[in-house]
Amino acid sequence: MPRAGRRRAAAALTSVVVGVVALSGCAGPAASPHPAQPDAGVQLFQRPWTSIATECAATIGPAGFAWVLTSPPQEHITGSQWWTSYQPVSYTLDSKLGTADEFAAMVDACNAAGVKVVVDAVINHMAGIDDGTGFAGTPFSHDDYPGLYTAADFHHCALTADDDISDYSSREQVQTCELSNLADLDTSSPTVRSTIASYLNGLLDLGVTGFRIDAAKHMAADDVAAIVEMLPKDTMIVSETIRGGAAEAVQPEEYTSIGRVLEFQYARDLSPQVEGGVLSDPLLEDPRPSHVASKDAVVFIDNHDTERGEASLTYRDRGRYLLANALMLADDYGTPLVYSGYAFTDNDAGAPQDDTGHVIGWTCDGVTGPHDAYDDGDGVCTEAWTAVAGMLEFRAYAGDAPRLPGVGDGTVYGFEREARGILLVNPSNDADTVTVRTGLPDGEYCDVISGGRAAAVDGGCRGTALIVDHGELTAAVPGIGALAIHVGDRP
Ligand code: AAO
Repeated sequence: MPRAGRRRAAAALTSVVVGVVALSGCAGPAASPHPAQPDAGVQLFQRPWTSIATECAATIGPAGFAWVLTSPPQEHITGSQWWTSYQPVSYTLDSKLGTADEFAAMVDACNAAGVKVVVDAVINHMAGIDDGTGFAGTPFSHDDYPGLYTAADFHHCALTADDDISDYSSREQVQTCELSNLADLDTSSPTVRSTIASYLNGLLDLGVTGFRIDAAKHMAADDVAAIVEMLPKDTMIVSETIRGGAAEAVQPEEYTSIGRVLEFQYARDLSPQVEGGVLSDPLLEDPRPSHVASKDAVVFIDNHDTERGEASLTYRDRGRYLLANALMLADDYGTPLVYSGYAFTDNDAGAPQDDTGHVIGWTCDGVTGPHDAYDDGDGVCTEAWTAVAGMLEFRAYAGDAPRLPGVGDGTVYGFEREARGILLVNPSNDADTVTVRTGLPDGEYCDVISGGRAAAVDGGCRGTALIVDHGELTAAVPGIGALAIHVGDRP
């Protein structure tokens, strides 16, 4: 597709997403069970472009994801650790994840599968080491990148002994000192802004839809806004602004006028409940306490940093992690971002690489849920889990109906999206049979946790069949398991 055509296709897809997000604020269930356009994304951490291209057509598009978030595509420092991706050396699209041609082919393949591509944009800084030669052969030193930036383009804060941020209560430190020694670009400079914008516009020209703005907290919101203003108006922006508590000088709310933000508080509230086995309703108001407004939030159970840090549930928690993802996909708050990385025991270990330093790709054929055991480097493949695809379908049919107060008894907790769908989760080890009242029409339904997307087949159900009778659903919810039914999947 020619460049302009790609741009138009991406723009059309973006407006679809915006429309869907707006839907979640609507009141009252619609009369007929027509699925909404998908809005959920999946972060494919350290997945090479050729693998993402295959996955978009094989799994991600058919599962009903609206977008993928890729790892950073630009040239980076060399090394086996995953985090070399976060030390840019140039904006050449030649990295351990693939070449410029492979990147462009991936974007085309995903767009053709109805999946938008959102790129992790590392624009706050360049490398964190003294000097070296980048993955694509570009020589550099800490604040000198040939043809791109010289020392004058960087902050030299002189506020701490080593110029590193040490105090998050100081706005000046957070936004003009170095984050872990990473050479901090002076994003107030017009030339730096236009250099960054031309990198991002080049990606949009390839058919990309938007960006995760890495380390946005470390750039003044005005600087991020000025860069985003140099991009087309419909560019999707998701700023990474870790909510760090009231004592921090920079808060996520400062970035919501630019686009959406990653709301870290969501998983901090939900995951410990699932882990502890006692669930209760969040405050069903918008915004929830310590959260940005729903329309401004992208939510996740974990990401590549938190699975190595604060996350209380990760792929290692298998069934409970799946329950947390199901609860997120059924919820009425934010735009969900499912996370899919690889197994590791060493926090620094990159995804397996070949002897040229390229990550060896993986796809998710045959994966239907969490593995019983993981070896280092195994792809987690969350995007291929039957229950995830089922919950994406639930979201399409039920996600624009109001979330009702929780139901359940014993160890089971659940909630309904009014008259459209109901999810029941059991975070304890033992199965529990419950009866709950529901506004879903009486009749037979197919559980999409066990049956997946399109669970109804040949007059029966691929997964568990459930009956709503006289406004009541009686169901045996498996231990560390869930059931979900919705009006769009009935035999
Ligand atoms: C590597 C080496 C370093 C070396 C450096 C330079 O590990 O030893 O100095 O290279 O050679 C990634 C890796 C880094 C890696 C870097 C570059 O994680 O280890 O450094 O690539 O290769 C802050 C930022 C946030 C950032 C996070 C890691 O605000 O933006 O640090 N995340 C992004 C990416 C991340 C990436 C970068 C940025 C850099 O997602 O993968 O780094 O491109 C508090 C603050 C947060 C702060 C954290 C950590 O958070 O609020 O703003 O994040 O501390 O310093 C509780 C608290 C919460 C706290 C959190 C910490 O939940 O409530 O306040 O714990 O987890």
